[in-house]
This record gives sequence, C-alpha cells and structure tokens, in this order.
Amino acid sequence: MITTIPEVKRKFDVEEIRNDFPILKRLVNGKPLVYLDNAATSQKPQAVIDALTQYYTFDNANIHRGLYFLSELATEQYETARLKVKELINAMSVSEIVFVRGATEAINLVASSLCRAKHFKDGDEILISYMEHHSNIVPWQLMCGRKKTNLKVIPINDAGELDMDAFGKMINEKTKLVSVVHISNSLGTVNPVKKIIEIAHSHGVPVLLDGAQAIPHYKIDVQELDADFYVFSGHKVFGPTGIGVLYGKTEFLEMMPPYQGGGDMIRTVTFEETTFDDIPRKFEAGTPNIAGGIGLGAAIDYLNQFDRNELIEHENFLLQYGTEQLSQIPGLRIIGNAKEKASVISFVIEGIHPYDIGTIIDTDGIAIRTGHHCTQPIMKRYNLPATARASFAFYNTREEIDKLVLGIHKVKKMFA
Ligand code: 7TS
Repeated sequence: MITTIPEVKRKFDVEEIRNDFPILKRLVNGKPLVYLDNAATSQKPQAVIDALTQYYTFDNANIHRGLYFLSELATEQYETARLKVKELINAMSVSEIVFVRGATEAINLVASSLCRAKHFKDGDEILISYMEHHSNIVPWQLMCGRKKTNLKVIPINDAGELDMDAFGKMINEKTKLVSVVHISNSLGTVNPVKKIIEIAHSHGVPVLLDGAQAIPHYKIDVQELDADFYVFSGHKVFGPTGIGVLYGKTEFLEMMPPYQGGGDMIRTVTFEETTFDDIPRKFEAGTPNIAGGIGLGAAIDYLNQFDRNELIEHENFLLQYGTEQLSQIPGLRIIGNAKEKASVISFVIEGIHPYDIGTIIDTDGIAIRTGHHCTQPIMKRYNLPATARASFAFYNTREEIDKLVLGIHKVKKMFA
C-alpha cells in the first residue's frame, strides 16, 4: 500500500480548477454563487464526490472483518486513506492516525481519555487561549468539572495576537497540557505554534494543536512541529463531513485508555474482562465512516496534484486584496489584524448588524458567515455581539471579492 504523490505537479490556474468544483457553477437567488464561508466548510471537488459514489455504488462492505473480496477491498481503501493522512501531516507512523468524526470529537477523545489516564489531578492546569473555538473550551470544562482541573486562558492583544510573554509566565509545574488553535477561525491569526511547543516542552508539558483551520491552507509537518496531538476535520480540507483526524504521538496514544467501547476495538472479550486492540484501533469503536475516510483520501490526492505553495500564494493574494478593498469602505472595521494571518477577514460596519449584512448580500448569491463563529469569548473580548466573516479557499477569485465589496456598498446604501 503506497500512495503516489505525482512528481509533475499540475499548474495552478484558478479558472481551470474552479471546474473541478461543480457547486461553484450553481446559481443562488438567480446569481452565480460566491462562496466565501470556507472556514465553516469547504466545497468538494468532483474527485471526492466520485470516490463516495464509487464506494457506495460498487465497493460497499464493512471493514476489518469479512474475509471476502468486497470487505477486503473496502478495508484496503480505508486503510490507504489513513496512510494518505499520515503522509499529509508527516506523522511517524500510520498507527498515530485515529479516525474520528472531526476536530470536535478528536478533542473530546483526548480530554476524556487523558482524564481517565489520570493525567490530571485536582489543582492541575490546562492552558488554552482567548481565541479558541468552543470545541477547544467546552470539552476541557466537562472534564475539568469532574477533576477540578483549572482552565487558564492565554490573553491576546488588540490585533488578535497571543501574548507570548504572558504565556511564558503562566506555564508552571501545575500545567499539564497546552491546547491551542493553530489558526483562529474568527480572527485569522496564525499562532506561533512552534514557539509555543518549544516553551511547553521545556517545561515537560505536552501540546495539542487544533488544526481545523490550518490544514486546508498550510503544509503541516507534525514531526517538525513536534506536536503531541494535532486535530482536524475532513470537511474543511475538501473532504466529506463526519470524518476527521486525531494525530497523537505513539507514547501518548499507547498510554491513553479507550474513549468508547464496542466492536472493532477489542482483542478479546469475556463478561469479566476485555483486552483492547493496538493503536489506533483501540480508539475506533464500531463501524466507522468508511466512505468518509475514503473521501478524505480522495481529497488528499486532489491536493497532492498541486504545489501547495502555489495555492498558499493565491490565498495570500486574496487575503491581501480583500483586506485592502474592505478597508476602504467607510465605517467598516476589520477585527483581527495580526501580522501573521490566513484566509479569514472578520469585520463589522458601524450601525449595521452583521446579520443584516449576511442576509442582504445573500440575495446576490454571496455566502459569508455572520455570528459569533463558536468563539463567544473572543466576541466578548472585542465587545461585539457578532462579526461578518469572509473566508477564502484557493478556488476563490479576485472578482468574487469585488462582488462582496459591491454587496457591502449596497447594504450601506440601504441603511443610509
Ligand atoms: N476548531 C476550529 C478552529 C474551528 O474553526 C472549528 C469549526 C472547529 C474546531 C470544529 O470543527 P468541527 O468540524 O468538529 O465542527 N469552525 C467553524 C467555523 O468557523 N464556522 O463553522 C464551523
């Protein structure tokens, strides 16, 4: 089982690659769709849709159990997808790749399992940051509630950057885990995660990175980062919903007890006692999202056709162009002005609620997200109920940003 990463890369041409994404041709309210909500979920290339259709049409069977052709075929495809994920993030071994439902489930798994491994005792601390998605806050609170472990929050400055001095002072002998977002979904800040890991490791503290927003934009190398855990969702990286990844270093996954019990994660079961399978299987109870895993593998193959640097360059252009154009609109304020930013522009307009912005531009087929983006603490930090957020993928264009700007002018006229 080896994957083939093509030697000769396909040249990046935004107009040409848009043809790979059938949804980008549809109309919304009679206008061509302008999809600028990629931080919520990305669109799927035909290759991913075809992989799902192929599996359900011709290859469907349960995995890891049947000694017949289709079951072996499905198993091989699912396990090949795991290998593709391993290569995508440069994990040391496929056994470090646990398939889960998404970033949310991955963090819940780590919280629940570390808790049961007695990794935390009363009075211990977990460091998170002000800009975490709720999925990197609530699982720790659920766990902390049981263990009286304290959640400590690394502050940020007004630009939306982590206060690294504060972080250095907050980490101490009580700290048992640092769990931070790689790229913020509401501010676009790219956090200095390598530095965070270095500091944490110098105190002997493991680090979990929430890579939900980073994985679609950057090349991730978990060994180079020396991350202990890295989590992400398939649907944000052009794959299907309901599949995601927990990467964990072998030493942690070996030490952690199972998260859920059931079929496919055991070695032997009696009424008295159960022994568990090796990693990653001991974390994968029950029939998994087989099609989802295969679809994620197809999404990785799709990405592997390109030189990722060309995609990053185009997204950086969109971010820069969008920031320039939106900044020129009177009364519009961008929230999140970190020096290191990726593909997200959150903004507010004086006197107009973000919901009104979103609803009005939707009539022109423009999709952005409005709300708190599942980051209520960050909204409170900026004293805002909500923001409007445009988030880009490599298939977005300069013309789409122009349409967003025109749409916002239209909104402003309506409220003038
Ligand atoms: N972490 C971050 C940084 C996220 O942006 C999200 C989803 C999650 C975790 C959770 O991912 P899930 O796939 O498990 O739900 N973020 C968003 C968003 O910005 N708009 O909708 C979902």
